[in-house]
Parts: sequence; structure tokens; C-alpha cells
Amino acid sequence: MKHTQQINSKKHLAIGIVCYPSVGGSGIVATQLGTELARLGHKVHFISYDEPFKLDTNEPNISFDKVTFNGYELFKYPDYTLPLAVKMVDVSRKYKLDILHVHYAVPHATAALLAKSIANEEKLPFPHVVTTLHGTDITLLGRDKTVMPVIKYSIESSCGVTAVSESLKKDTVKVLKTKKEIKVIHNFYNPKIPTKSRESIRASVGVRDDEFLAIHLSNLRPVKRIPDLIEIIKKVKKHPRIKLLVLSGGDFSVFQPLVKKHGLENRIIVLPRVLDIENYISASDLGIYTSEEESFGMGILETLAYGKPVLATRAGGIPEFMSNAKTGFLFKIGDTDSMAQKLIELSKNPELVDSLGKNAKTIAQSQFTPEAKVQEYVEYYRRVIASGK
Ligand code: GMT
Repeated sequence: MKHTQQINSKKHLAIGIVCYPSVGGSGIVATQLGTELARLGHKVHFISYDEPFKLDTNEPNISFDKVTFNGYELFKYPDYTLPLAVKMVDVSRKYKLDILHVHYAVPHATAALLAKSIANEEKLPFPHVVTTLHGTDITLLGRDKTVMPVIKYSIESSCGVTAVSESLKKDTVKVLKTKKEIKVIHNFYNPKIPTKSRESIRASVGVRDDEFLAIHLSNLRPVKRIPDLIEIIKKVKKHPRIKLLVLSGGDFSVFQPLVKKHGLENRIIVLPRVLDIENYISASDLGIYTSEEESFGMGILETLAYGKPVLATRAGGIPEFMSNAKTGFLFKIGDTDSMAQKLIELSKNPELVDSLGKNAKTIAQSQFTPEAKVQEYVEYYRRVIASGK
């Protein structure tokens, strides 16, 4: 059953957003998207096992429904898909959702498929399901034969599928051998105005004004190649002005022995779970990203948006928004020699850092804006609804 009166109109939509609540790219993108949709007047209902990290439920038009588990002792592995599917049925009925937008295919797209079958059987209304692929759901899990057929089936059963880059779309077709139409909508970022001065932030992390501060934001998972990042700082050790600040969404302690081995304790500063990234990026000079796989690379876009150039590997979707020699420099994955060399060069050339940074800001704040991308999502929702699938 569909809410036909809303299908063809330009009325505000009721949208369910399902995402991971943790510090991870997909959850952050989903939270930003939901927040911007709510600001446009759409009613947005988040579903997850915890309140998403950056969600402000005090914002008008936003609500949050928590998925709860019953720790039944027979289960060695707790199951999330089943209570999530039940929650999807409940929320869809309670708020008369037009769209259920699931971020990260596993297990969200599968739970949505199950929820839709239950709703159909019970003759309850159920929204159109849009699945957004974020990266590791395809590049890692999609390659895992123990789950691949379920992922493929769940994605193909979604009413609409989007991917965050052309590179991820290509990988999805290759890995899943699917003919499902996939719409690419790049990620976006809405920079905030810093609330703390460069001086106060630098003082708080023990970095002087005349030091050259590189920054890295990530969850530190293996694909980010943190040992490469440490290797680069080791290779610039003779240049004491250069320091690295890591804003970590993961546990950095596993890398501390390597930092210690190279004697870099006073060159690498780590801050966990920072919320006000705008203050730290603004107080830095440039970003460094060493990933071997990256469907998009939100940390890079965030760094560019604050007018800081980036040194990054040419992985996945990164070259779709990072231009070599224009907003920073791109390198072969693992080429720490060239990255270190460029870092030294830039640390001595503030004019170049400044002009690359200006280009970075212009591109990030003109092409990857919430206005543009949220509009693309809304148009896509309306297209999916109109298709009646
Ligand atoms: O590995 C991460 O950074 C987390 C992961 C996730 O699913 O939360 O990030 C993926 O989605 C982000 C948002 O679309 C992208 O910016 C990241 O590039 C992507 N990660 C990978 O492809 C490894």
C-alpha cells in the first residue's frame, strides 16, 4: 500500500533513515543528510541501535527510534537484522513513511526486505526502500562468499540504489555482477564556523604557531594504512617543524609501539572522538590520507572544505573530488617517499599551501554542498516513488 496522495505532489516527505550510530563515514553522511532534509521541512525518523553520534534530536522534524535486543542465551551471536526489521515495520506504520533510506547495505537492506514482506503480508503500508552503498559493504563484505548472495539479493530488491562515487558503482557492478541501476550521488559536507582560535587550539595540543601541522581524520581501520602515515612522519623527522595531529574515531593505542619505535612521541598527537573538527582542521596546515581503499573519503572532503590542501593516495573515489596539483597532490598507494617529500616541500612554501587551500575550499564549498546533494536525493526519492516500484 502506498501513500498515493504524496507521490505526485511536491509536499514534504516522511523519510525513515537507517544507519550505524558509530563514528564512521556512512553514519555521519546519513546523519547530515537527515538533518538537512529536516531543515527543508521533511519529517525524518532515524532508526538505529543507538542515537547517531552527531544527531541532534532537538532539531524540529527529527525523531529517533532505538532498536532493542533481547539477549536470548541460546544465541552465540546476537542478531540485529530481526529486531531491526520489526522496528522498520513499526516506524513505517507509525509515521506513514514515504521512503525508507538505508545507509550501508549490510544488514540494513536485508532487514528492509524482510520488513516489506511482513508489512505486505499484514496489509500494512510500507515505504519505498532506497539503499545507499558506502564502500566496505561492497568492497569487503560483497567479496565475502558467505554473505554475498544475500547482499546482492537485498540490493536488487531495493526500489532504488545509490552509491557515493562512480568508483564504488563500478566496484559494485564488478563484485556483485549486478545489472541493478545505481545512481551516483557524491557525499557532501556543510562546514561549521570555528568557535576557537588557531592559537588556542594549537596551544591545547602543544603545537607552536611557526610549526607546520598536518592533520588526519579517520576510524584507523586497516584500509587507512596508518603505518604508512607514521612512516611519512618518520621520513620527515629531520624537519622538526612538522607535526601530525590524528583525530581518531578508532583505537590508536595499537599503533603507539610503532610511534615509540621511531621516536615520534612528540611529533604525533592523537585526539579521540573529537566533535568540533572545524576547530582542529582550521588550526592545521594540510591533510594527509594514506588509504588503500576509499569509496569516497569524507575526512578528505572535510579537510578541503576548511581551505586546507590534502596529500592523498589515488584510491577509489578520491580522484573524483580531489584534483592533483590543484587542491593538493595525489600519490600511488604506499608511496610514502613521495608523500614525505611533498610534505617537506609544502612546509617551506606557505604561498603554495595558501593557494592550494583556496582552490580546495572553492571546490568543496561549491560542488559538494548540502544544497546540491540533498536536492539530488529528494529528486531521486520522488523518482523512485513515482516509478511505483
Ligand atoms: O571506513 C570507513 O571510513 C567507514 C566507512 C563506513 O561505512 O562508515 O566509510 C565508507 O563510507 C564513507 C561515507 O560514504 C566514505 O567516505 C568512505 O570512503 C567509505 N570507506 C571505505 O570505502 C573504506
